Amino acid sequence: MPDEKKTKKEEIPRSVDPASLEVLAECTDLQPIGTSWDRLKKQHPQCGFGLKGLCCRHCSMGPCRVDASKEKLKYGVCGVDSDTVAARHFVRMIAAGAAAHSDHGRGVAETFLAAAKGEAKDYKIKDQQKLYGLAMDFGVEIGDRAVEDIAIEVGEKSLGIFGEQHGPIPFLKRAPLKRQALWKEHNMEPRGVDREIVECMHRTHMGVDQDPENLMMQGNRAALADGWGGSMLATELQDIMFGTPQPILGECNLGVLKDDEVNVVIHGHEPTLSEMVMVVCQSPEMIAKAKAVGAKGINLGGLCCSANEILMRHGVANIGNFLQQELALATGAVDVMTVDVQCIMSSLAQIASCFHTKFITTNYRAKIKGAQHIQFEEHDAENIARQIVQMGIDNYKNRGVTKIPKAKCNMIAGFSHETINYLLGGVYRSSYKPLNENIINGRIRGIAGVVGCNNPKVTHDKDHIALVKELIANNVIVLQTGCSALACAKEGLMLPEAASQFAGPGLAEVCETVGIPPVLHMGSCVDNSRILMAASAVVKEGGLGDDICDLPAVGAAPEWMSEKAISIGQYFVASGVYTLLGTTFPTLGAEGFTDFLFNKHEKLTGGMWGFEPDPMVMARKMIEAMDGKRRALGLDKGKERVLFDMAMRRELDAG
Ligand code: CUV
Ligand code: SF4
Repeated sequence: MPDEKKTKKEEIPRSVDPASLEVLAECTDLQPIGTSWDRLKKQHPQCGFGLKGLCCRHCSMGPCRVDASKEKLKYGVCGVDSDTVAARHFVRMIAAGAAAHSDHGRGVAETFLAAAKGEAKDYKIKDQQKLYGLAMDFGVEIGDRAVEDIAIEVGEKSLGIFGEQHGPIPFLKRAPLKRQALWKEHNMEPRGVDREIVECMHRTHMGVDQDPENLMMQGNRAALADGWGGSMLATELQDIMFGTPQPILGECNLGVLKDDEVNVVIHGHEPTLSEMVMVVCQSPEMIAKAKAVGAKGINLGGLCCSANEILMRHGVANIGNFLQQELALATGAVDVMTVDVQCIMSSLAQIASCFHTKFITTNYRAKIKGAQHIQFEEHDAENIARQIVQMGIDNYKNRGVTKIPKAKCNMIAGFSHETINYLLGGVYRSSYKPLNENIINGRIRGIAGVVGCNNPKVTHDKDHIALVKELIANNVIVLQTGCSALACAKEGLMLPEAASQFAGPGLAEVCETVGIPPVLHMGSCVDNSRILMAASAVVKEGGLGDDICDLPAVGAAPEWMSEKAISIGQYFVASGVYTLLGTTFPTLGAEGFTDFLFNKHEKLTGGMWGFEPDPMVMARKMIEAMDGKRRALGLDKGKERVLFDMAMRRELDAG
């Protein structure tokens, strides 16, 4: 536990975001619950065994602390060693993360099916093209059938995939052929995610699978069933119902809250309710009601991924990322906040009660003591949304003093993988060819996926921003989702002008030609499946090898905290991508198992994990890995050398 004592002494800044710091400086009246930063401080020192993945509570002979370096603690009561303890825990993290994404995906599939059957009249099929694409993936006949009939069959097939007993799940076919063959060869092709998660839980039960590498075979399958299954289904069906995102202007940060309007805030992960809340907030009828109570209008904003979903599709303002949820309430300006599932701090109910804010849970899976529960029903969606917005309007008059920070930033969001295809290739020849060519000629050095949460253990947003800035300065194009995307958006990295300001000359040139920012917002956490699709499209375009693991592409989650980040990371690793975590890594006390994840795993899938708490060193490691892939592809010679010639660099800098 010595490391923890050290962290206790060094007080790090809580955030680099001026808006968050402003609220933090003011909100001293949230006692006794305080903010996550206050509570983290009170938790110190945290358990060193838990921190390193060396604690097991899987049976009542324990809890056991198992540490290979301590003679007395070499084995748990049942005889397991530290590698098995850490591996079991890691696999359970994957299972929980995969479950979160996939249960969300299942909810979407249910709504989709209800909409197709006409039982959820407020939802429509917005993207028919994508519906047909999915129908073809599932072998559903299109012919001259009615859209509804096709949608019903697609909806039923989609729901069936979650419980698919035999596998492999259909979307694996979207991966490069070589990747599919590798999965097959290693018996890694997942069946439905439900089955894979159950098997994770079974194998990690006391006295079942006690071989760390064998455990990870199951971890890989469950993660793949998430990324290429549950999450991808969520993204696809959401796009069909709500529209496939296209580049759109949005605003972000706490400064989007308004003093003179009713502030309605949605938080969580699902777009089904937030889409309806958006429709209601824009209705003239409700706006008139808001004006009748003295407000200038209704201001809808979001937090975390529910917000990313409506930002991507409609440009709805995003108030902030994970660590800003408490701060949004602490402004005193939120009239009503709804939450659905995932990443919702338990403290919100208490913090809301310090103000006039109505705090509402909406999903039967996620109730919070002290919150009011309004169950969201898909067949009555708009009415329920109206009820919620009305509560905000009625509550406007009860507002006390508000402290809304000024800071906010414009951003461009909405980069689905289809959009990137279209932007690069143009209307008539949409393709990834220009991206591939620019990677081959070295203007773009590689592709980084930078994703994941915030964590109060590290300065809020700092590592996301530092890492991404360093990557783009080195001509790496960055694809983002989740809270990481928001961190960089607040810093102005998602504006086209960020290319000339922050990107290296090669990347800047490409971005300026196409008119895109160097950092592309691809959506919510389930939309990491879009990154899998983009990577597969780049491979299929040709010239950069024939598998995802051949690409100069690396993943990272510098400020992660959620088990979902582990599932996402694992499906990237299983898909052939080197993926790094910052902050901490949950197996570090188990040397053998960690070595498997950080090294040997590459032999299995072409992808492996890494851990690096310093964002600048992380950037170095990522760039070195990309350069290694470039060398293997023979791209380290020729044009690239010319392009990075110093004289030319100066010329580009001057121009
Ligand atoms: Ni999943 S990225 S905290 S909300 S999982 Fe939640 Fe999106 Fe992390 Fe952010
Ligand atoms: Fe201890 Fe083994 Fe039980 Fe875990 S499963 S608590 S290591 S006895």
